[in-house]
Amino acid sequence: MVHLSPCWPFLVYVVLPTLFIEARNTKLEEVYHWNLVDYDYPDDTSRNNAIESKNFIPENNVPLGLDVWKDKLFVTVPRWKAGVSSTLNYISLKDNNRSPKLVPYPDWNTNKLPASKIEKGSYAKNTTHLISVFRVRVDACDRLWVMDTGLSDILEEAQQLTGPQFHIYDLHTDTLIHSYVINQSHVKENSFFANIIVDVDPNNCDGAFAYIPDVGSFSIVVYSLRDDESWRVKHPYFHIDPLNVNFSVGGINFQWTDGVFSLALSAPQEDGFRTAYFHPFSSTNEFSVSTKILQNKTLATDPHNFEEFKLLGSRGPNTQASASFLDEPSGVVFYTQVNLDGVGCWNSKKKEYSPEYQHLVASDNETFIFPNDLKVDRESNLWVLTDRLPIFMYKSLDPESINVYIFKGSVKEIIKDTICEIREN
Ligand SMILES: *[C@@H]1O[C@H](CO)[C@@H](O)[C@H](O)[C@H]1NC(C)=O
Ligand SMILES: *[C@@H]1O[C@H](CO)[C@@H](O)[C@H](O)[C@H]1NC(C)=O
Ligand SMILES: *[C@@H]1O[C@H](CO)[C@@H](O)[C@H](O)[C@H]1NC(C)=O
Ligand SMILES: *[C@@H]1O[C@H](CO)[C@@H](O)[C@H](O)[C@H]1NC(C)=O
Ligand SMILES: CC(=O)N[C@H]1CO[C@H](CO)[C@@H](O)[C@@H]1O
Repeated sequence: MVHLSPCWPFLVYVVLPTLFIEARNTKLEEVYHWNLVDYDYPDDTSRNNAIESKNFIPENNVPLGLDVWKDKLFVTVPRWKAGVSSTLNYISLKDNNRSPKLVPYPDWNTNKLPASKIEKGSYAKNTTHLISVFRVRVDACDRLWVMDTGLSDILEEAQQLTGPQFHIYDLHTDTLIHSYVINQSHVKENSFFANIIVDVDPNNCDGAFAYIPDVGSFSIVVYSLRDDESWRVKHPYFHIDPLNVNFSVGGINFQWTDGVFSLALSAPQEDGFRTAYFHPFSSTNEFSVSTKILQNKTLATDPHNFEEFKLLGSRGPNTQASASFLDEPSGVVFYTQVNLDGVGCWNSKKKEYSPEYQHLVASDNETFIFPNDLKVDRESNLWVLTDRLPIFMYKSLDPESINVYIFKGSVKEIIKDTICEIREN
């Protein structure tokens, strides 16, 4: 293992190994890494003040979600604990620094916690401040959809500062276009909205739908932009598998009971609708449903439509997956492999779903400890963020070692000569 400590005595070793850190057995290349992230404060004085006032506690800032648009790489930092400077940020891909500072998006002010804490119980109060963002989604219409849980200091003194809501930004102008507070009747006792998946035809931007999995109450909230309305879809396949709640990551054993987590959307099929491949986190099975069902409020909420949701199959033991994403040109779905310190793939064009049809495209018990988010950009590059989250949650991160990595690789190269590739004749 290559540990790069800032107090490493020989400069040459600091420089050389950095260039060669690469996850083993993989065509994913490391682009960024951090021991602890830092932010692009306007000057040293404001940074020092933030540290002194505990508005910035470096060891509490752990990146989680990512997405890419042009030369911006978005990176989220949820407010697990106090002292998170900014929850939504980006890095300029033109920045050649291997550990760049995070730049708050759209600006510092939006990322400030609201000055007056909202009274307990006054749930529906909304704000355009961002409280705690887990994942974001760039859509085909150059918009950024930002899912905010509204919950600060989750692991310490949790406070629901706003209802769970999402915001849509125009990426060309960096301005807020629209916000939507999740209908309170869709928010149940254990609800937790950590992801947002956007389904849109670039020729019909107003007709977008968003699918927001509720990992804690096992449902998907479907949102129609045109109608500015949402409905809550329930299905037994959104639930956990009680035999697959045991996780072991970075030497820590824990049990998580997270339901439906992610939907990977195929290209539009003959009927104009996509196939959504989905899985609960605490499960090793994959399922699918047509977006024709999800997008139609009547069909989606009709319990007689049980059969419209299909079991595809199992990936095999220890293959629990959180985030997933489908690369449209190849049809390949990439998914995290948290118990295997890696990333897996499956080609949706092959139809069959079983362990033999899965491939572990990356696995490394140092650099891939807890793959947390992944996306494929418009040029078919896979991006992966790994962050040692269980160590942060149950022990503490070692500030002397690298805790967060971002990897990138060409989908074509990654799947070459694997079961995920379909060879053209
Ligand atoms: C929230 O959902 C309920 C039940 O579906 C509905 O009656 C109500 O109109 C919705 N509220 C808003 C603000 O959309
Ligand atoms: C849970 O995982 C731990 C660590 O891998 C293992 O020792 C234990 O036997 C597992 N428990 C069950 C019930 O599978
Ligand atoms: C939803 O599906 C029902 C039953 O197939 C159909 O009658 C209705 O027109 C659909 N609604 C929309 C908005 O497409
Ligand atoms: C990581 O993997 C290597 C090679 O398989 C093994 O020697 C080492 O013990 C593993 N380390 C941990 C922390 O599991
Ligand atoms: C997202 C949202 O619901 N925004 C509302 C917040 O409250 C103001 C004032 O009541 C409304 O104008 C916004 O539409």
